[in-house]
Amino acid sequence: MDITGKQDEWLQAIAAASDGPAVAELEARLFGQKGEVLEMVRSVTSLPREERPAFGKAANGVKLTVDKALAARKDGFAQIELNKELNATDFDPTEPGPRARTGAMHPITIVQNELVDLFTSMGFQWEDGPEIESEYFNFDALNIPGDHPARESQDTFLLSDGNLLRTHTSPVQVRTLQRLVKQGFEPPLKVIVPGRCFRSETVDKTHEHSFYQMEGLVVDRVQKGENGATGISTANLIHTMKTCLRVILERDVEVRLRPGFFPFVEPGFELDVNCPFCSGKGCSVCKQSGWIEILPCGMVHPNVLKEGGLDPEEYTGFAFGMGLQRVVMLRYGIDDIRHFMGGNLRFLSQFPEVPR
Ligand code: FA5
Repeated sequence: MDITGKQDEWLQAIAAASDGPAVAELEARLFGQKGEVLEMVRSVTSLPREERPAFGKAANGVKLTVDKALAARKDGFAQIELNKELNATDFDPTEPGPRARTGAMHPITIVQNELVDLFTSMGFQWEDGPEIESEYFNFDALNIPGDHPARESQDTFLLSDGNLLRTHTSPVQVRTLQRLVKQGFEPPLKVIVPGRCFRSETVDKTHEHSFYQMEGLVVDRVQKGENGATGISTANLIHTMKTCLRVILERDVEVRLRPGFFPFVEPGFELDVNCPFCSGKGCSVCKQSGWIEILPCGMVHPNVLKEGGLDPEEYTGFAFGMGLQRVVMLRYGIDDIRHFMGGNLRFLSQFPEVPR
C-alpha cells in the first residue's frame, strides 16, 4: 500500500472539510470502527513477517499525523462556533467579572484572632481542650468538690455517660499543667485557651447557652532571695489584663476591680468595665449597674497547682477567663448577645470580608 499517498489524500480531505459536521463525518470515516486509517494500521498482519516492522512504524506515523491534523481542524471550527456565539450577545470576555463575595468574618472570630495575636506576641502559647469534659477536670481538679455550691452556679448540661459539656475553659488549666509536668516541662508557662462553653441558662441580652471564653494561665517559679520571695503576682495580672483590654477595645476604658469568688483562685477578682451603652448611667445591658462584668480572674489556688503536679510553695500563677462575646459587644457596640448566633445575614455582613 502507498501509505504516503494515502496520508496526502487524508490530509487534503481534512483541509477541505468545510465545517464542524464535515470534520465529524471525516473522523468517523478515518477513525471509526472500520475507519480507513485504522484499517491501514491493521493491514500490517497481512504482510510477510520481514516487511511488518518498517510498515508498522510508517503506518503509526501516518496515523499520528492524520489524527493531529483532524484535531486541529476540529478545534478551529469549535473556536469559530464560540466566536459566533460571543458575537451574537453583548458579552465582553475582556471585561472583569463581578467580584465574588467571600462572606464576612464572624465578629467573635475577628476578636478571638486579635486576642490570640496579642497574647502570642506576649509569649503565650495556644492550648486546646475537649468540649465534652469530665466532672473531674471541670470541677474536682479546680477545687470544686461534689457538694460545693459553685457547681450549682454553673448550670451544667450533664450527659448520660457521666461526662458533661464544659461550663468554662478553666479545665484546660489542669489538663495543660498535668501534661507538661508529665513531659518534664519546667515553668515559666504562659497559655491561652480560646474555646466554646455551655450552660443551661435562660437566654437574655447578655447570656447564651453556648458562648465563648478565653482562658489565660501564667505560672512561674517563686524566686527566693535575701529580700524575700518574688513570683507571679497580682500586679502582673492587672498589668496583663489592662494591656489586653486597651488593645482589644481600641480605647482606654474605665475599669474596676472588685473581689470575686472562684474556688480555683485565691484571691479572686471581677474586672468590670464602665458600660459604654449608657456611659455608666445604668441601662438594660448593664442591668442598671453602670458596669459590665468582663474579666473574672485571680491568683491560681494552691490546690489547683498541686492537682497540676506543681508544688505551690515553689510556684505561683494567675489565671483569667474572659467572656469573648461580652468583649465583642463592647468593641462593636452590640447590645444583645443573641445577634451572634441568630444567623441574620444583615447583622453578619457588617463585618469585614474573609481575606482571600
Ligand atoms: C468562669 O467561667 C471562670 N472559669 C472564669 C475564671 C477563670 C475565673 C480563671 C478566675 C480564673 P464566669 O462564670 O464568671 O467564670 O464566666 C466567665 C465569663 O464568661 C463571664 O464574665 C462572662 O463574660 C462569660 N459568660 C459566662 N456565662 C455566660 C453566658 N451564659 N453567656 C455568655 N457569656 C457568659
